[in-house]
Amino acid sequence: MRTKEKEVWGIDWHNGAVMNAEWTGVLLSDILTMSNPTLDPTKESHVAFSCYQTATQDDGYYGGSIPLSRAMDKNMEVLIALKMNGEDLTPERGYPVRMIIPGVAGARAVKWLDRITVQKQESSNAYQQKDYKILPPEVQTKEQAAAYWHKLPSILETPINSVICCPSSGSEIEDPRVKPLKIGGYALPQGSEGPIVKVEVSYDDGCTWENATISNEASRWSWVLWEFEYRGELTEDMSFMCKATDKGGNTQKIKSGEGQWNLRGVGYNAFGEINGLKVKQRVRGEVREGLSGIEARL
Ligand SMILES: Nc1nc2c(c(=O)[nH]1)N[C@H]1C(S)=C(S)[C@@H](COP(=O)(O)O)O[C@H]1N2
Ligand SMILES: [Mo]
Repeated sequence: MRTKEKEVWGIDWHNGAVMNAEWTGVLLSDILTMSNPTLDPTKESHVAFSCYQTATQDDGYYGGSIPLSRAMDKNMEVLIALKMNGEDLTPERGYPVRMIIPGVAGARAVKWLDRITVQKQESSNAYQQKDYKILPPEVQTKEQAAAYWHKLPSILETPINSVICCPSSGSEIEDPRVKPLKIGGYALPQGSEGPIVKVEVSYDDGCTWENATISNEASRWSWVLWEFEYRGELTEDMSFMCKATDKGGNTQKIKSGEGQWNLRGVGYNAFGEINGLKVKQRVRGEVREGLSGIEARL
């Protein structure tokens, strides 16, 4: 959003802010069932997660919450996680215990978990109340945002998304007519509506789309990795775009730069895009040297 639309207040994550791993732990729904909360799951209530290990930039602790109905739903697989990829969590990943909430924004996946509370309101932590919300475009500064936070919903589920990881924009490549250009990336489903069923690529500004090949088995929560081969001419100003569709029928709809800007730059899911690729120009001398090398060998 920063590079394609307008400056935002936030960190430059580029395409790298994504996690995809195998998590092991205890289902929160089992713990909640055993502890038999007195609140009614059909009325709006919440489950809050807190970490008191250290103060944060904007609050005295870190916390977040999700609706009790989601926490109680076994199908949502909300996990009190103890292991990642079969091994104890590392300190950075939240050792000894963290939350993993599939399909939900990472901000709720509280690490170094100290407390779980069933309560009537959302978490009062700053990262639930005054951050991770989609502000309207007229809010241009942090100061203006102050009057809006309490009126806006907290982000819960993440939108469908896909990006092109390689090659990166501006790379020098072989002429695709000689050596097919391999384009690859990842795609993530929306919330709990996965798996990804289709990834498409366009190289004519979104007029036509061709199917990419999905190279791993898609699961409901995980990403898919995909690949596409282009064998045509690489022209100047050419861009390659990708878009994903999930089982729930959600699909990316807008070109980058044509979405609605928000100050925190969150919820961005325009088509993935790379541009500025250049065909490697062989220097004459190099060719001649190569030739004389061949001649010498002959
Ligand atoms: N205790 C604590 N938990 C936290 C955070 C934090 O600052 N403190 N950041 C959250 C945010 S915003 C994200 S995106 C994820 C990142 O998890 P990861 O570091 O394992 O990728 O942790 C979440 N859990
Ligand atoms: Mo985050």
